[in-house]
Amino acid sequence: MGLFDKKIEVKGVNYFGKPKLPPGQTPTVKFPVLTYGEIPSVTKDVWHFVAWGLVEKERDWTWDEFMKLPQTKLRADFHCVTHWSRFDDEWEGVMFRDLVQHLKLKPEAEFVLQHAYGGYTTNLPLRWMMDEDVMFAHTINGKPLDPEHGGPMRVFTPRRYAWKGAKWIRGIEFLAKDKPGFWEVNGYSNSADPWREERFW
Ligand SMILES: Nc1nc2c(c(=O)[nH]1)N[C@H]1C(S)=C(S)[C@@H](COP(=O)(O)O)O[C@H]1N2
Ligand SMILES: [Mo]
Repeated sequence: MGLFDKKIEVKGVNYFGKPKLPPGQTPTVKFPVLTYGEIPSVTKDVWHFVAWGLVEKERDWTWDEFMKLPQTKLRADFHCVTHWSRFDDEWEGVMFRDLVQHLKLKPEAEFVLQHAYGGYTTNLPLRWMMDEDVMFAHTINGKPLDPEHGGPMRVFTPRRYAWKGAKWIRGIEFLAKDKPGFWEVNGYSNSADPWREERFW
């Protein structure tokens, strides 16, 4: 059986009213690993999360502190720009919106750059990061995220192609001006909307 499992039928609309299967995507039950470069080894005891840039006060969280933030479960779909989509996984973690409650952003803050262990970055406007379903995820279908999928913690952005969520997230930087991340500099779309097939610039 190949990557694309044509036997899955995906119909209807998702929870934000878009076709469940975006154009040009094929359903799979597999969970391919897409990583540029090495998989960094990040354990919970060294994991550390920092919020910096246009904030009144920089803040950081250890793993245990982060786990004390409100935890949310979200059933959502995952769309990779290389044409595969996974459906209805149960993701669990801290919503971006809930984390931001613990920060005082400067009024000029309009963009967010995600920084990962290993150097990967990806960018989104703050207002899109504030979508109700953008999360820092540590658990999928009741199990801790595997290291190759970004464990112990990754970002998940269900309304964007999956490269907009950094695996092994280590911090977020608030900026006044947009700053393209790793794939965005290398020709991928800045906005990455799967329903508009925004794959490349
Ligand atoms: N740190 C980091 N995050 C990353 C990547 C990466 O190479 N490094 N790849 C991105 C891409 S292109 C995709 S499609 C998804 C893939 O997630 P997966 O490997 O769990 O399927 O992670 C995104 N986040
Ligand atoms: Mo990707």
